[in-house]
Amino acid sequence: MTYIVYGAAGSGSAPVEAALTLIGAPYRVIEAVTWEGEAERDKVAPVNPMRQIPALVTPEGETITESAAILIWLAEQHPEAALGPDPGDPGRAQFLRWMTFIPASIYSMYWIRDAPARLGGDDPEAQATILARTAERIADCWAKMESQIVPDRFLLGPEPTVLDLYVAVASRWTPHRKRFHVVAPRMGAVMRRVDALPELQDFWAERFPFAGNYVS
Ligand SMILES: N[C@@H](CCC(=O)N[C@@H](CS)C(=O)NCC(=O)O)C(=O)O
Repeated sequence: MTYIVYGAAGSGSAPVEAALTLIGAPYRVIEAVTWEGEAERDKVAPVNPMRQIPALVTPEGETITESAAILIWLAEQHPEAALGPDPGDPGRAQFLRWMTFIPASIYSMYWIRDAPARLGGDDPEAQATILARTAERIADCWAKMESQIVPDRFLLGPEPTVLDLYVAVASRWTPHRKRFHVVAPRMGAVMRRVDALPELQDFWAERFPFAGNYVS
């Protein structure tokens, strides 16, 4: 009954791996550092024609792609872990709202940022503009989320959900936590709490260490 995660350290597979760690479900990772080139992307092709991580293969052999779908599905499959409000719960609407906001408005920017030539062509100036503007867009999206969400100890209540894991990872990418704490100070305080969860300390150390730009 082992899950298979196609992923890479510090990537969008990290919240999926963190969720599986909190759930206590056995899983193994097939490492594919997709932003490092065609050969790495090809490793994911058998399960995801987009050649992107994360992809999850369930113990029954079904493949799920799209980080938000995987996280929401895992929370539903493992209610004992209490990693998200169930359908019908009063907190469900905001949970779905923000679980969708992250990939639609923020995570999608990294398809451009990881290879700015995809939109900017070979022009270095166009690429630099793309990098600067996408960083601003990401910071602005975090600020908008901050203006709408009223965190408790965690983003949606007194206990962590998969949304906390998702934001904890995405907020460490460019423009990094340094900027995130400025534009989203209340969510920033929550993220330090997520980073400090005792049951995830070994996991963070192995899969997304708090070093360099990736500080808490
Ligand atoms: N919409 C996808 C985006 C996944 C994604 O962008 N993953 C990155 C790594 S963090 C990737 O594999 N990029 C390689 C590429 O897009 O070519 C999701 O939410 O899972």
